[in-house]
Amino acid sequence: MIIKDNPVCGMLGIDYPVFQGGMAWVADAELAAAVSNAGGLGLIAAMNSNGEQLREQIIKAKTLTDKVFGVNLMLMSPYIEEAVNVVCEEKVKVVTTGAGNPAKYMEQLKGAGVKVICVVASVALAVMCERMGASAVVAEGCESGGHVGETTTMALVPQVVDAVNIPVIAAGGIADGRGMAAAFMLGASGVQMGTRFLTAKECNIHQNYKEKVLKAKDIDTIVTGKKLGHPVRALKNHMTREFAKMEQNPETTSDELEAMGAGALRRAVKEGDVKDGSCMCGQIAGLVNDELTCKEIVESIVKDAAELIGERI
Ligand code: TUI
Repeated sequence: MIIKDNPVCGMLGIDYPVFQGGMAWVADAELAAAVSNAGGLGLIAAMNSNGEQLREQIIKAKTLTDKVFGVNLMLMSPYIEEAVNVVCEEKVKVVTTGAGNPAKYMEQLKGAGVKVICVVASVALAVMCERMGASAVVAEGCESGGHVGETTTMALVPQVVDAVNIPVIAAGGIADGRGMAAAFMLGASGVQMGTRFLTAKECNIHQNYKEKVLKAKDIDTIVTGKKLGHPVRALKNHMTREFAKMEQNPETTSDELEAMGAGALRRAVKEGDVKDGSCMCGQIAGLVNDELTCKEIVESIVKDAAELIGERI
C-alpha cells in the first residue's frame, strides 16, 4: 500500500510516496534534489524566480540528481507564464500547482508531456482538476503553513478521495509515520510535507528561521491575511501581531496590508529576520524537534508508517 503497488510511485517512478512541499523562497534545487535522492519527490518552488532564474534551478537540480524531481507553480505569481514555458522547455516531468485554479495552463503543460498534480483545498477544485486532466491531487488541509484553505486535513482528505478517481496525496499537519499512516487510512496514496523539511540539513533557510521552527509548540502559528483574500499561516511573531491588529482595524486598507506583507517571507528566509519577517510554517511544527537529512526524514517516516499499517518494506 505505502510502497507495494502504490499508484503515485508507479506513475512518477519514485521509491516512496513522499512529496516535499513547493515552499516559496525555501524549496530550491538543493532541497528538491536531496528529497528526490532520498526516494521521495523533491519540488523546486517557481514562486521566487522569473523564467531564467527558474531555469537555473532546474539545470542545477539535474546536476544534483538523476531521479525524478518537479516544479511547484504558484498560480498567483507574476512570473507564472514564464515559469510554465520554462517547465515545458526543460522537460520537467511533473509539476504541482497551488494557490489557484490551474485551468489556463493545463493544455500547454499536458501537451509538453508534463504530469500535473494540483494542490487543492476543496472537493470542488479537486473534481475540476480531475476533469481538466490532472494526474493526481494534493488535498491540503488548513494545518499547513503558507497559503491555506479552510478545511482540515482530517475532513478534506476522505471527501476528496470519495470525489475523484485519481490518486490523492494528503498534506497539512503531517510530519511523522503516524501522520502518514493516518493519511493512508483516510484513503490517501501519499503525503506531502513542508514544515518537516524546513529543518532538513539540506534546507538553505536562515538558521534563525530553523531555530524558530524547532522551538515552536502546537499553538504557535496563526493565520493572517484573510481580509486580503489570501490567508497565510505563519509562526506568531511581532509581524503577525502587528498584521492581525491592522486587519482588525476597519480603517486599514488592502494596500496598507499588502505593503506590510510584501517581502516578509524573503526577510525571514534569507535575512533571518524572524521578528518582522513571515515565518510560514504549519501547525505540526511542535513535532519537528531535530535537524535531519532528507534521507533520514523520508526513510524514517516511511518505515514508521509501514510498521503501523503492517506492511513489510
Ligand atoms: O499555495 C499553497 N501554499 C502557499 S503559496 C504561498 S506564496 C504566497 N505568499 C503570500 C501570499 C499568498 C501566497 C505560500 N504558501 N498551497 C496550495 C494551496 N492552494 N493551498 C490552498 C490553495 C488554494 C486555495 C484556493 C487553491 C485554490 C483556491 O481557489 C482557487 C479557485 O479559483 O477556486
